[in-house]
Amino acid sequence: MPDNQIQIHLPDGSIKQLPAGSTAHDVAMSISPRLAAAAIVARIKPVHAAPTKAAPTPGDEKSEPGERSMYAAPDASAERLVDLRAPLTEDVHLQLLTEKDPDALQVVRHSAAHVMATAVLELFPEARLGHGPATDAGFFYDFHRPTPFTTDDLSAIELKMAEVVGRDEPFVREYEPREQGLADYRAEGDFMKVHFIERFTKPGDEISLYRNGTFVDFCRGPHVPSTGRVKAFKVMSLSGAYWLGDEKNPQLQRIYGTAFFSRKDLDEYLALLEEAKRRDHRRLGKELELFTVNEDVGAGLPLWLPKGATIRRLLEEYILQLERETGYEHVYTPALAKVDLYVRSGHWAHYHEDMFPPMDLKTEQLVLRPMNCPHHILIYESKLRSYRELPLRLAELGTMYRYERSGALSGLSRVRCMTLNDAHIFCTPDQIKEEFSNVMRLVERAYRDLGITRYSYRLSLRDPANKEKYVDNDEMWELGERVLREALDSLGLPYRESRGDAAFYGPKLDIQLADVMGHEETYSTIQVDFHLPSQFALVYTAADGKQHRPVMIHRAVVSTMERMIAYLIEHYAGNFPLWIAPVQVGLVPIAERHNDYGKKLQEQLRAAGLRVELDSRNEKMNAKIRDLTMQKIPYLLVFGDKEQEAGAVSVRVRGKGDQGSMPLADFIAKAESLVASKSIEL
Ligand code: TSB
Ligand code: ZN
Repeated sequence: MPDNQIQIHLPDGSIKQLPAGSTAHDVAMSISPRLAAAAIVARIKPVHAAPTKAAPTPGDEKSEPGERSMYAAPDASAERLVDLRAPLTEDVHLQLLTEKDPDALQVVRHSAAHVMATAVLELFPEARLGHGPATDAGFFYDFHRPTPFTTDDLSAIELKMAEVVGRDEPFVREYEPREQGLADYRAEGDFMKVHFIERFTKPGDEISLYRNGTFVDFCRGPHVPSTGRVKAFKVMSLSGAYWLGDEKNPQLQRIYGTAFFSRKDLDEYLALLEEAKRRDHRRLGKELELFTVNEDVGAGLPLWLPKGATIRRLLEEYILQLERETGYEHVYTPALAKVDLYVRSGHWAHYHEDMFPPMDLKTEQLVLRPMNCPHHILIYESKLRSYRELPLRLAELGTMYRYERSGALSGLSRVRCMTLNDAHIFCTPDQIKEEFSNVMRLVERAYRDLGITRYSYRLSLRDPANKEKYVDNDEMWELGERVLREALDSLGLPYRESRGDAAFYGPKLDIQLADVMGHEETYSTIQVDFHLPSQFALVYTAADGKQHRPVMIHRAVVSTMERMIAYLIEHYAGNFPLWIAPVQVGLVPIAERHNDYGKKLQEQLRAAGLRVELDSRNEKMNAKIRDLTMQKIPYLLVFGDKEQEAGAVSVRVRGKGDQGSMPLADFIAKAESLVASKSIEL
């Protein structure tokens, strides 16, 4: 083969021979002009690449999302994305990415960030640029500007972006000596660019810039071929942040946007966002008076209002009952313990960062517990145990405290004080499988009763590279993983794996629920633990009279009360099934003279175990109906002279309207049966 020829290996196995310096665009043209028009970016991998050490993992040091991938030099031998117009200089495997490839969307979004920065500089030339990566939900760009942007500015920026897209300016990559780039940026007062260049390049390097029109940005790409390829975008919101996260630094303004391949995709996303807003448990929690968060108490420490507390109590009573039926014994233990207990358990070594600092009482150091396991272990230890007692299932609605980062806190779903539907099962190794499947059955039963239909299984394993976060004992980890896989396989459950999500003491099977936006969280969890029993030297006397070590299964069926109720609020958009609705029946007297009949109704309904609210305000009937409807109460019973005489009520059903009148006894019988069957429908 002549020296100036390179071979392009295509995904279908065919090989194209082209002059060195040809581009992915040339390859696309040689296949079909339609493909060339549809291609967004190319993925290449050198054919003769010498194996090199693994690429640095992003997210180390204090990098912000996207920072490293945007600036750090790519590993030349690794698979990577390149511009369609980038000259190819060696034999490569090449794949042209179109709108079918999610990686191409990231490229579109990063290009959209450049389009936004272009628009901002045209409108506000005094602005200085930070960085602008793609994110899971779109992109952002950080700006420094003495005057804060306003919402009107955001609209103007979006309009200007449309203009930049309309100009269809090619994204052109340019190179420049590092020292030259630094000098130019310094002269312009671009302190953030200077920082990025100093941090991500070394003296003597060439730096990579991308130009579209007159806009130039320090960036290593790749980008779409031209601004016209950013077809569907929207400027979303604005937030403030300190440069490098340090309050002593200047305030930056971060503008968020999103971009999609098409208007249709964008519209679908915006509709989902609306739906998420409608269901947002933080908003509904306020509107329906379920919980509140008060600055004076602190972030992540919600206060349960009477109605939210009612839901919580129902959930607690429900799960306690289910556990009693399935052989759990309930205990109570304090939320504090001596630090030494957590030193012994390993929490101190591996989970320290998630704990509140200890209270120094001079003679002893106490700490708020981040987990309930050590307390339950001490209950196991409180007497000699025989194999006849196993499996011993110790359960508790255990309150625990975790020092979650303030930025991660959210309403009830991620808090700092939480009550977990916890249990620790102490069993023999032979009993693990059966106990595991019992827990799975319990989870399925609870989900069915709560109306949760969509969930997925995640096998959470350790990250072997992260020594500090996990107990160091390979044999134990392998055993735990094998036991969990066997249990999952024997139940035929489909699962995916995730490295780095295990507990510090062992692997877990997590049950994941997604919100409207597809964002997943862990709810139920089942964890196999060989570490804590050995740490506390737990034993039982076996049938052979000898002492053996039990295994522990940590499990939570309905997660923390906080997280599960956050989920239920959003899942039902506040329209709870009858059995968990904080107020099940609203009573609406037509006129003031019907209030006494209302009180009688209230007594009878309460006697039947129903939760009732009588609206005896001196308001018009329609106003009362409107207000109670806003509270999403399942049944409104309206009554006047006619109903009073007949001992009847006129029934309005949530979401279905007026159903006419019926005798009170009939209504009670119907409501009781819906509660008993935990019906989702009214
Ligand atoms: C199951 N020791 C085990 C227990 O025995 C344990 O604590 N496991 S855990 O750390 O995974 O936590 C259990 C569950 O609590 C998680 O699966 C999650 O659903 C819930 N949870 C964890 N952190 C929070 C938080 N900050 N706010 C609300 N719920 C949380
Ligand atoms: Zn535990």
